[in-house]
Amino acid sequence: MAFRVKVFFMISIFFVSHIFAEINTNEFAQRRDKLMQKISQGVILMRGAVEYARNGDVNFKFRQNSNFYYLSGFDEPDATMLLLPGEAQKFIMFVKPFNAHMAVWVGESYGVEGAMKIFKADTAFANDTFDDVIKSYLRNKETVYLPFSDQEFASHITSLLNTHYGRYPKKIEDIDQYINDLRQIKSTKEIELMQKAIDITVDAHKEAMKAIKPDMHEYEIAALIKYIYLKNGSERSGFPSIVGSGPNSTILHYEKNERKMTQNDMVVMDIGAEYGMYSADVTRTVPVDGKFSEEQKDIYKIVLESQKAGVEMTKPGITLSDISNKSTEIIKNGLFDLGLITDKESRWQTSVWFMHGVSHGLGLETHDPGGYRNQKLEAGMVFTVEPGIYIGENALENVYMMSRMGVSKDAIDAFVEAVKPAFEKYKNIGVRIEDDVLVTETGYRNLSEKAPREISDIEKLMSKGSKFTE
Ligand SMILES: [Mn+2]
Repeated sequence: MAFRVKVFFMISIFFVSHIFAEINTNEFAQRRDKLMQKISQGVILMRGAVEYARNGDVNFKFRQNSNFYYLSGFDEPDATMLLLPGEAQKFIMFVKPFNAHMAVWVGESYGVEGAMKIFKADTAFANDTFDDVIKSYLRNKETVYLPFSDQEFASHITSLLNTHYGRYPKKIEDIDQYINDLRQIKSTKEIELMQKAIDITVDAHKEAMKAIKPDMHEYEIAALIKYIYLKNGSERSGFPSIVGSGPNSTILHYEKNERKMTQNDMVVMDIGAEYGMYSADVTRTVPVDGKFSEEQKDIYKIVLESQKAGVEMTKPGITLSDISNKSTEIIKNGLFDLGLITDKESRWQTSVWFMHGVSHGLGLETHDPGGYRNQKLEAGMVFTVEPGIYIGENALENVYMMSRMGVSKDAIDAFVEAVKPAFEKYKNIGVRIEDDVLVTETGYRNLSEKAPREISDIEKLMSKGSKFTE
């Protein structure tokens, strides 16, 4: 039992880390003020992330809820925040109380004192007083804003209020969208942290390119990537690394990373370190043997041209739809030239080989709020540009699913017959190229441009040895 207890506490040790030191408490206060200005009436109540059991008495490593972190910087589990616009005491926290006995096992925690001193709560309470204290704050209020994304918490509050119908808020509104809107425009400090996450990820890409060779397993590359992250101060991956070779290069969210790579494979590496809570998301695709074959080049060049065009047109005032249309147009023309589609006007044909969106927002989440299709881009937004082409080995069987979109069986038969030779030629080649782009006042900055993406640059880097694999 002693051993089990020890394992439990070792594994659930809080990461009271450099994270908090990264952003000044004033910036968190400014964000809270901006949010409170956006809602005219009412109070805001939200809960941070809780800890989840992994198995037995071992927990998953804790990560704070992004919206809660964005407004408080508070990085311990089981905290709640109450914002009271217009009142003298407008930032109230409920936290786990400091416990000297627990401190021996898990290290210091902030406690009520820390919530006020370090995180500048106007006042703070221990969690076990929550239900009673919160009622006194909500009495005679009209509206309470809750995160509808946290259903468990929202229903707890709703039932708490229902037991005292009359004097408590009758209107319950969703706060998520207000916070999501704020998060779209990144501050100077946020961009700095994102650049750091991206630099670490670029470094991992370069080391991976140098190390990759036939007969290695995908997980060896995934392990090397993780090593580079941790060594450079990244606390964890923003999402599980995708290292997909050969047939796996055509699977969009392949995460098993189990296959032994062989000579003629392409390998897609879609990876992103997290730093100071901010995620990178950068994809590169390289030939396992370090030399692009003619077939690999054919596909790669189309994706590269499409990706560059998408990145280079970035500026305030355009939309992510504009970028998507441009990138997709280039993919479509390229597929036509290679004989992989027969009709440039057909939407479904292109989607056989390119079936995902070109862009998404990036920030505290790998898929950050924002980048809504017809929303005009503004300086300070960060998003990805990541077209791809995937010649999956089952594509010509799966294409019959298009009948659900109203495509006739005859049309599909004709398509399959016409593209078969090109399909056989390019089978099992998957290519995705992804960069992280910041919108500036005058245009854009490609934050991940240091990861090689030109064929000659990749081949040159891959020809260098790696200190990680002799
Ligand atoms: Mn992405």
